[in-house]
Amino acid sequence: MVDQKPDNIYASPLDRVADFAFDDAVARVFPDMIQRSVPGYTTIIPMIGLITERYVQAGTNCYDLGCSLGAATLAMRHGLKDTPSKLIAVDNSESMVKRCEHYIELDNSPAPIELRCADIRDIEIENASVVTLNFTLQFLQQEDRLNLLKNISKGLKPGGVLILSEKVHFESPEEQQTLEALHYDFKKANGYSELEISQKRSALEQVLIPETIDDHKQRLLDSGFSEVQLWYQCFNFVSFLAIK
Ligand code: GEK
Repeated sequence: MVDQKPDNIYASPLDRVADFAFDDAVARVFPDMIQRSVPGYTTIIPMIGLITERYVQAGTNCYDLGCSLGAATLAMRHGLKDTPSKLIAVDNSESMVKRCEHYIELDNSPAPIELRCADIRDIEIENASVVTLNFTLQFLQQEDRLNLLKNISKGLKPGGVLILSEKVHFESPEEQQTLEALHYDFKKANGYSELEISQKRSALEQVLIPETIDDHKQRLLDSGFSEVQLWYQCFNFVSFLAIK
């Protein structure tokens, strides 16, 4: 069994808050961290399964890019039902991939999964019907985002989809302030202290760069998708469905 711990990484005062990294310490507490930090995460995961079920095409590949411990990967796997297809899950953090392997072993669905430790900017997307980027694009440099989305769109079959979930920011200062405050309340309600919230915010400042909903929609259209739907929003966290 994989050991899973509560997230207290930022609970004590740090002399210097280093940039956030997906290392062993984070991988060990990741399920707790993401559920307590990302509003809507526990709703989005099963919906990724449902979306996969609707859009998977027989004889194709499905990809989970930035799979971490495989929560979305396993939702996709269950969404495949009996449709013959292959799942490819990719993450460039060795700590995540090692643990993800265990979660996949514990899962009882027979659909094949190929787990790769690789940079999602370097992989070939081919013969794909469903691709998931669940809170991963936000960690790429902005200049790499368009290339990745073009690569995904090029590798998708007609009618194939990308599920893209992101933290976003808003042009309107009022909207930004209101929804950011509600996100803060969400973290407080989930037991994070003010110190934890503020140290984690500093750690992520240069690492997670949110963009606006309009920027995402426009870039998806520019990448070759024909339809983009915002299917989920909770405060400043959203998920899009982009159809090729
Ligand atoms: C979930 N999707 O549970 N190449 C490969 N992986 C990367 C790269 C990259 N260039 N950059 C970041 N990652 C998951 C949650 S977490 C989101 C995704 C979060 C990986 C990184 O190692 C981490 O595992 C993941 O993207 C982002 O549904 O922590 O907020």
